[in-house]
Amino acid sequence: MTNIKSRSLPKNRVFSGAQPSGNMHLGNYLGAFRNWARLQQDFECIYCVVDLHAITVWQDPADLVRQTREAAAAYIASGVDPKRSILFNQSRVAAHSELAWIFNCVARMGWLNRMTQFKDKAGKHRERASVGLYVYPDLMAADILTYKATHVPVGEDQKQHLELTRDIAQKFNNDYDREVFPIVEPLISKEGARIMSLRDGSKKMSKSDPSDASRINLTDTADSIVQKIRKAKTDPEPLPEDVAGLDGRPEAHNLVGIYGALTDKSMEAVLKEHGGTGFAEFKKTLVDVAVAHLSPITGEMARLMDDPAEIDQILSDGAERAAALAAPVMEEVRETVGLIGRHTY
Ligand code: AQP
Repeated sequence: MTNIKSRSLPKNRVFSGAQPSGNMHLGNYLGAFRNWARLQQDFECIYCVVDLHAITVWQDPADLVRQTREAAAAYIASGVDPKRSILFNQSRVAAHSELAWIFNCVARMGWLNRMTQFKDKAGKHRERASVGLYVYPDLMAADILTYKATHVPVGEDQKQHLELTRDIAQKFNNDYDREVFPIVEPLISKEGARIMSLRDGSKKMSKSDPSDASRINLTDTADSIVQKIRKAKTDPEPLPEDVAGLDGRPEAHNLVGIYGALTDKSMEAVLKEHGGTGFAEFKKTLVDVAVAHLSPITGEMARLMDDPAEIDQILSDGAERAAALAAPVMEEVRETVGLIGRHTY
């Protein structure tokens, strides 16, 4: 490779997003949004509501509009500042779709065939899954690379997709003999990295779980948070004195993890304080911590959702700023691929 330098590669640019495919929950908050807010101190951040990803599975149109606003409200209520960072929804910036198509032509079938999330989500009904669900990782690569983002905060479950983004960037740069795209780095935070269902400690807390009791929604009232934690599945043993004692106890592990993430303490520190305590008592402490921590967030979300025009304006301003960043990158890509004239005869 002759290593022709790209026009510009930003140094510290973060891109991340969440799908507006249902109620945003405590897992999204502890695993993503809270961290996104913190990253604003050190990075130039672009946060996207990835509505085009959401429609890879059926979404009722009216629900999708509401969920998109709700996702934006959740980001802001969690500390994302739409003036400092760029906040918008994916479908408003056409560059994502255009670059995704180009990446469909760069990524190999064999690469996509290895994606475990497609296998999990398509399940036994692979033949009936949308083509969009299959090429979802190419769109994710486009989301990130259309801004030449350098860092992507991801949950463990998205690590494989990020590897694919790196492979696509590498292959594109090699194929066209030009260093257009950066090789992105994952940012994985340890605390709150994986919050599990309150009904089954072996399943992750998820928007698409049919049981509302399985998750704490960022729209839940304090009463509902109290009820859900009280009813959370546990086992009859008291909390162990150390982390090794949580082995084989997924529900206990999850509640200790949630408590730790909400109080910014390690699991070891939580067990030092609460080891030997029964669940009836520990849940009371957890309820207090959860309600105190989440109330300002749920309150702010409710305030924002009362004014959909304000959210729409924020998304539209963010989209304008995002499109301005994407435009020169797409120009460079079109030129590199030969879709517009760079080469002379
Ligand atoms: N349970 C979780 N624990 C920690 N982090 C989580 N995230 C999601 N669930 C948990 C993180 O939130 C960000 C946005 O995720 P997403 O909405 O794009 O997709 P997802 O991971 O598919 O979320 P869900 O809730 O499981 O949605 P459905 O049910 O629609 O598939 C990501 O950084 C994710 O890691």
